[in-house]
Amino acid sequence: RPALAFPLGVVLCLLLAAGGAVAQPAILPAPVEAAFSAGSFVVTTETPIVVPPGDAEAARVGQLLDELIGPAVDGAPAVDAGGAVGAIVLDRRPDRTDLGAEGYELEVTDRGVTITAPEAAGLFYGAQTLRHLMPPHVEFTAALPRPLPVPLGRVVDRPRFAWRGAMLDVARHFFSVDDVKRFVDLMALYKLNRLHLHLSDDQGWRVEIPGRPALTDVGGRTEVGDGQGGYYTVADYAEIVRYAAERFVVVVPEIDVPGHTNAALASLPELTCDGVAPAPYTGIRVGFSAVCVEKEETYAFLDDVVGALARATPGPYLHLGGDEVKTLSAEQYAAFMARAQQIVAAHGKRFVGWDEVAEVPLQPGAVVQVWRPQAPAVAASVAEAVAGGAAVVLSPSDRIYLDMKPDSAAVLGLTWAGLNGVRDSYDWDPAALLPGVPEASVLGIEAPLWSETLGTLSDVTLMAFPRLAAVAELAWSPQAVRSWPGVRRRLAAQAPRWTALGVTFDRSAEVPWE
Ligand code: TNX
Repeated sequence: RPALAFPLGVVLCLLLAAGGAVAQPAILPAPVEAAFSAGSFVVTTETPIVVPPGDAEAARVGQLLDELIGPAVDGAPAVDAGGAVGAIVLDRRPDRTDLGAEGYELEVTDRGVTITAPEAAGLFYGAQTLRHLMPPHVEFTAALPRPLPVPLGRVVDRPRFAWRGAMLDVARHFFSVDDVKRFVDLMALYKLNRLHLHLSDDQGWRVEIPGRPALTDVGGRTEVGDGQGGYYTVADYAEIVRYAAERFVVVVPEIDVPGHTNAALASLPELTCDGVAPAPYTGIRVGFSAVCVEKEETYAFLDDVVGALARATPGPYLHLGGDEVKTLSAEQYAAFMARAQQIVAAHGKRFVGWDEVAEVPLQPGAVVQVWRPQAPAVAASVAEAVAGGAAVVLSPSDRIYLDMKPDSAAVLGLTWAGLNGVRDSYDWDPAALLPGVPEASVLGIEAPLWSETLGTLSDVTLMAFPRLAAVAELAWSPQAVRSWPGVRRRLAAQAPRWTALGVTFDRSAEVPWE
């Protein structure tokens, strides 16, 4: 190996000396197109960030970039509408429709940085790319001033999939508003844009529903193990939604019905067929609970819950779970799901469910979240749903379930779907996962993180990284620019950034860490 590495090194040095190829910066996810040349533009805390006058959305992106780069030591105005040389310019160009709703172009010359995009989302993603072009020590936001050289070059970029998601299970263990915000920050760094919150399960009910205080008074006080649980008030939930939206992340709330409902049943005994509340449950079994699908009280409850969440959620989606129902007949399940879908539609939202819902008739526009593509019966029912017009979000449990242990030595996590290594998570083509599900029917990719064994944000990020960053590339980058050797290198470069951010991550043996 050293014998091979030496000549390779010599060749690279010669290339660099000839003024040709320059080491590729580690932009993650890999952009559609990028070219860099020797030299750099140095950003400092005095570098003005120029935003289009009267464009509040672009100004907010500029503000976030300013918070990263740091306040000018001498108090110079950081965000303004001037035309200074040596600036970072956010240039909103509605006519650049070639870039798509989330795309951008970024150009770095010795005269400054320009990010061009038709929409504010593109400006934000361009700003994230700029962040990846700066040294990882940019994340030490109090160490001012620090040198921030940006390599000269040009990037043209847009996402492959519209839905680039992560799911956080706040039901098995509760995570605070601040924890969720830190998680959103990390999603945004990798251009992820859907935060699916699993807000209810057997072990807990995590969101205040006006008029139904029992749900949180009882169901909000337990979690797996002996912990005290918790829940988001209406104001807390609004704050999560606002914070996420500022980072172009759409919140997808999930209330899991008709199964996974012990916390709701313990809170509202009218939802059980015999009217008797079960005891709270804090173990990790699944499949034993269900609301009484024959009682009108059940649908009144669902209407209150869906109505409250629909009003509190600006995004178009409402997830009603539908998974692992082992105590109802197929007929009972189908009858319940028909009414549940009507309730979601009546409140103006688009229905999302786990892949069990592919077995029942779906309303137009329904989204099926596929977690068991390995099962032939599931693959068949999903293909049939897609033929009938449904869209899918791919969350294959044997690839991107982030709660599966990454290797057999891991302490956190479960193993029922196998071990999900970094390469397992990354090295597959979403367009080829399921026969009968072409790329045009794939809305996107989402990596779920169930929290049976996770009690803190540090546990969460240790399971999420590096795999979630690899999944982000799977969801953003075109198949042609992706490769396992490439992403290994880009993942390795994240280590100093995560260290600077104080984020725990798994030092997987699959990645040659810097
Ligand atoms: C299956 S995936 C579940 C969850 C568990 C998870 C643990 C799915 C739709 N249901 O209830 O938390 O396994 O990995």
